[in-house]
Amino acid sequence: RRLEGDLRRAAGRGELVLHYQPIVAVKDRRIVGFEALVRWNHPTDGMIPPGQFIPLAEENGMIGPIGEWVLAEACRQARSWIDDGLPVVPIAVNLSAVQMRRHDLALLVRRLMTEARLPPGRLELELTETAMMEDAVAASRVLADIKAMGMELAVDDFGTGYSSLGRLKRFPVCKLKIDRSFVADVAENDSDRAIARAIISLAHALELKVVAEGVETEAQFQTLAAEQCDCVQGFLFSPAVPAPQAADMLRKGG
Ligand code: G
Ligand code: G
Ligand code: NA
Ligand code: MN
Repeated sequence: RRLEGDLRRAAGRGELVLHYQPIVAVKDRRIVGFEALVRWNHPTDGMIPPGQFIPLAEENGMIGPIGEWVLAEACRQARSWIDDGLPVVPIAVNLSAVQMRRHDLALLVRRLMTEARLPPGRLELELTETAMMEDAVAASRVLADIKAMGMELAVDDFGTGYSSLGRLKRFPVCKLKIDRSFVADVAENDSDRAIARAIISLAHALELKVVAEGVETEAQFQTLAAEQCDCVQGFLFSPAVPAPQAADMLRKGG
């Protein structure tokens, strides 16, 4: 397809951009981090969301260079916010299952962080529950190396996959992100609320923090707060925005 050839050139031509969605603490609504979300600023088709090209990139091998660019760019951005004297919050980067199977992933991350002179706490990694459990052996090896570097790891889209709880306990993760499909009706639907409650109590029993994704309404926020959720992200606070706007938010509410 036409996009496929374009994608091979996109990273080298500076057509990829990262937008940043704030993650806020439930207790005081202050920003405690950002999730970096990649977009492709295509010369003729405009901004293409990741759902339309990440799966293609995973199939045709382009996820390697694209994922490396995303990690490097997030490191550069974190460095530039440090240099600007902004409040200290981590940037979370999404890893695909394909990236995680690279045995040199931890080395790559270490090199990029060294090049950006970034302390370990400034970068976090997110891996979906499905990716983590599908290739649990590769995941636990790579994640242990990354954890040893002092970085935090989050399980993304939690609740949509099939986690072995025994395995979850042994993975070096520090955070579960509740998938937005459970958040959408959490204020009205008793079973969705029960799922959110179960994930939160499981997480807390394992001494993990919980982030709810896709929070759009105050009613959803209040329900999650009543269930002891630690952090939220979603349109109630902000969509993902370009770096300069994210920096403004951090100045005001970091
Ligand atoms: O922004 P949007 O809703 O279109 O994001 C769709 C999906 O793309 C999300 O599940 C998100 O985790 C994923 N995604 C966004 N940025 C990246 C990235 O840099 N790398 C990978 N592997 N996935 C990403
Ligand atoms: O990694 P993940 O698949 O969760 O990626 C987050 C995606 O969710 C992004 O594509 C982002 O645009 C989208 N998103 C972020 N906040 C909201 C929200 O409040 N509601 C909905 N429907 N989507 C959201
Ligand atoms: Na994510
Ligand atoms: Mn998610």
